[in-house]
Amino acid sequence: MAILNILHYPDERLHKVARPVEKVDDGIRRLIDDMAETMYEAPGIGLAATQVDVHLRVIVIDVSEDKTGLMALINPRILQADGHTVFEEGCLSVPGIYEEVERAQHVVIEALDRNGETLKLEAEGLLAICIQHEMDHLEGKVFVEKLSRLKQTRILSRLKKNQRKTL
Ligand code: GNR
Ligand code: NI
Repeated sequence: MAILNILHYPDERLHKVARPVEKVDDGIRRLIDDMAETMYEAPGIGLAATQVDVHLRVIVIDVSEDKTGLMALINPRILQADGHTVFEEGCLSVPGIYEEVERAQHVVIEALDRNGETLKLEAEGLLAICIQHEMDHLEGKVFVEKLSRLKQTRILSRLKKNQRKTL
């Protein structure tokens, strides 16, 4: 296994749209294992392949408290979304920034698992929020882009300031 490098906003590679996985093979399972290790090490509750500069539709999520709830979703599709919820989100690609984002409260999704089997999943709460956050990454979208222009400008200058500090 390996810890992968996580891209940081505003890296333009975070805006690439990921391609569907055609075959769930050992290469994809290796990617999932490396992404899971990278997510746990960060630490985070989710990671999209886009964030590690692999532009395939693969996400890993673990919203459990004891980190025993790893889920890998390949080619996820939202079948149903309803309700609204607002939650203060963060992102491993936007370190140190936390902002409220509105999302669907309840989603039903279909995806392939690490064995290439189709799975259907109904989610609400943090899991539903995290699934939507990760699926946005696969579309090349970062959560800050859902905020007002003013907030985006402030976030960009804050990130530049933080970057100067760590040089
Ligand atoms: O670790 C993460 N925490 C988080 C908190 C609220 C809403 C979404 C997330 S996902 C984030 C990890 C990440 O950046 N995934 O893309
Ligand atoms: Ni993120």
